[in-house]
Amino acid sequence: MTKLNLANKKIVVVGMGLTGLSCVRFLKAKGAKVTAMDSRSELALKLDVPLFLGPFDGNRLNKADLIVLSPGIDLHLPVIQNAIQSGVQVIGDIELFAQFNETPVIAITGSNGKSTVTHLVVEMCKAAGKKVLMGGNIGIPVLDLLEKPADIIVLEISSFQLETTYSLAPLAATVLNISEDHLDRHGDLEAYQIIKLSIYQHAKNIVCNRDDILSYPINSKPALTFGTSNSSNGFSWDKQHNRILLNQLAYLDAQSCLLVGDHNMLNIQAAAALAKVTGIEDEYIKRGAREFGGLPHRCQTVSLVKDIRWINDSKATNVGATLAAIKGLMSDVKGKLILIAGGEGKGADFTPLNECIGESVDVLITLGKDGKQISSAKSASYSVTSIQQAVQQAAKLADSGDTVLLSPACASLDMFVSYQQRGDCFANAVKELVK
Ligand code: UMA
Ligand code: ADP
Repeated sequence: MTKLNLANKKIVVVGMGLTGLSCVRFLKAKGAKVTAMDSRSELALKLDVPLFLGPFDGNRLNKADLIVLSPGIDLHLPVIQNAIQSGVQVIGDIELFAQFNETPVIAITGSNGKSTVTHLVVEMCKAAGKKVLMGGNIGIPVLDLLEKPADIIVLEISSFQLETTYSLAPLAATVLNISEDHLDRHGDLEAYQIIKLSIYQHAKNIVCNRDDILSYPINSKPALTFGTSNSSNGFSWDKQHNRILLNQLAYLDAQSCLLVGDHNMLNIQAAAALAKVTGIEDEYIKRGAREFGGLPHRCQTVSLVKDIRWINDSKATNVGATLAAIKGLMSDVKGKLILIAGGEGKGADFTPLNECIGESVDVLITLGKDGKQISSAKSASYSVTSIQQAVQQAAKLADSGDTVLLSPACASLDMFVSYQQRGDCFANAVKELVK
């Protein structure tokens, strides 16, 4: 593949967050004439390239040789679309990475489970003694991985990042699942699905989810599949015997793994399939799967006092994740299930929650900008204005044996700076109860 020639090219990097800053560093090192832009006019940043703050300057964008757009900036903004109409190429940092990277890549996308599967694959590769790097949407800009020695690079890739990626050719790729997310940006589920499936375009080995037709490649055959149903070609979940099967034969006893919940059994299968098609031996795949204890803010028990279990699932930022949490936890709930949900809905349709909440949730507490939309799932629900109030309300209603689950089905940005802050606030409020 011919690499982009960047030397002396006029390149505008748009957005000065983690991605933009890594792009500026990379492009400068390649000898490009870099300009930076950010619409936050109050941004205090010292750069060794010209920085233009405030509304994006269309004239400057139209005259660029290349625009490198940060994932948080909408490709459909008129000023960016005008530049494209004027013949300017717009790419993202993953595309730049793809053009210069020579290390085998495992690429992971999907609506839910990306970070968990990314970490699982990393653990499996490490168990096999591979030198492995991790990056992408997980919080490590991909360009920062170039030049570092590695046998394998594992990337979590968002729909925002895929939208500006054209030539990534992973050794293995998966779309874990597709359910509504980021529709405020992508318009509708079909547009979102098309962007997600683009990860398969140049992939050598495709791993996909038999349970989710939307995640299937359109024109290529998967190398390996995973899912709940039994299959003669792939991984499956034998719930009755609590074990993962490969080609219908016992592969891994779920009891020996630290991760719990049905959705995590799918995540382990997906990671195992990705590692397997990459050439990692079964012994190391199993070791990685057994030893990974999960990530904070994902169905994490933060307190078990007076036999009331408090679970922080703040990373459930869409409907699919909350459904998975409720369904995955149900078998362990001894008493009532009290759900705290709501936040910034990102244009989502919450009706798929109605049946599950109606059947499995005993008490619903809602908060945030779009909490009211969720509250219609239960005739009796409580509306509160803060996480602290939600925790206090739940504490009043909870008895021994009950489970209180924070799984908002929404982003946190209407009330918090991040899902981590929301989860920490929840955990702190729970701690206050027992003081
Ligand atoms: N900005 C503008 N104009 C805009 C919007 C943003 O100028 O209209 C500027 C902001 O002022 C800020 C910069 O752009 O200075 C932020 O850029 P960004 O939003 O692209 O964020 P980064 O810091 O570059 O982080 C991005 C990803 N962020 C988003 O996709 C929103 C990070 O994913 C990712 O970890 C990081 O690149 C490294 O790859 C975060 C995320 O929320 C965790 N992802 C979404 C998700 O997981 O649901 C997709
Ligand atoms: P992502 O990186 O895609 O956001 P995470 O692994 O961080 O995925 O998990 C995000 C949320 O999705 C958590 O609430 C988690 O409990 C839930 N989740 C994890 N894996 C799955 C899955 N396979 N299907 C549905 N929900 C999942």
